[in-house]
Amino acid sequence: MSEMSAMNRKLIQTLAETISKQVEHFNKTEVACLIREFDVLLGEPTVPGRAASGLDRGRFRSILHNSFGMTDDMIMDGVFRTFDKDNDGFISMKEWIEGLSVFLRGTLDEKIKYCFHVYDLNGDNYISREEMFHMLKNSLIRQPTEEDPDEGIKDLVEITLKKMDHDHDGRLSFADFENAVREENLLLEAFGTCLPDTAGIEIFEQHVFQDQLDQW
Ligand SMILES: [Ca+2]
Ligand SMILES: [Ca+2]
Repeated sequence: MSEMSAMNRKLIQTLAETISKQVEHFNKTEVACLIREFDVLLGEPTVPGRAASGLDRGRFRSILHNSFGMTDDMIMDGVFRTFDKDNDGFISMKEWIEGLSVFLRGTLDEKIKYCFHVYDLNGDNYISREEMFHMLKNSLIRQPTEEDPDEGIKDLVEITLKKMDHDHDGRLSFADFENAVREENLLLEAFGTCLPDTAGIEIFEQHVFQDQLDQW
């Protein structure tokens, strides 16, 4: 073992120790694995004293696509925005681990917040008619026989509002969304798939946690 990799290992352990105290759902070993995976994805090692860069939109989207089968651009941008908490255009190591803790292992409460944020495309804390329309239009498979597919989507927006807009102001606040999802959990991903399925989670966790530990 070279001196460099010993130093890296020590650094990763120290970082993992700190981060695992601040982030839910992952133990110290798992955080260490996620740091290593982050470095691999970033394509450069963690070097002490250097400003940490992060995953840019393109790199992050290819992870969502390759590891979790996501294809919807609007949703993937929303997931990126939700991970990139400080909105600097990069997902830092901390943002990566915090994001994944909800993405892979979040409680219903955490997932409700996460999905609402993904669906609030312009970040004004409401899901508007227009936002619903765009997301539903994007995620639905178009019926070629339909004369005016937009009409069908508009109807669907109105049906959805009727079901979810508790305070009847024509848009979904976080409280509207939260109430509706608590009553009917299937509404969590009403506007597009933004969470991985069980198989996707298993494969990713297997790859990151098991395969990497085997190499240590
Ligand atoms: Ca960031
Ligand atoms: Ca909005």
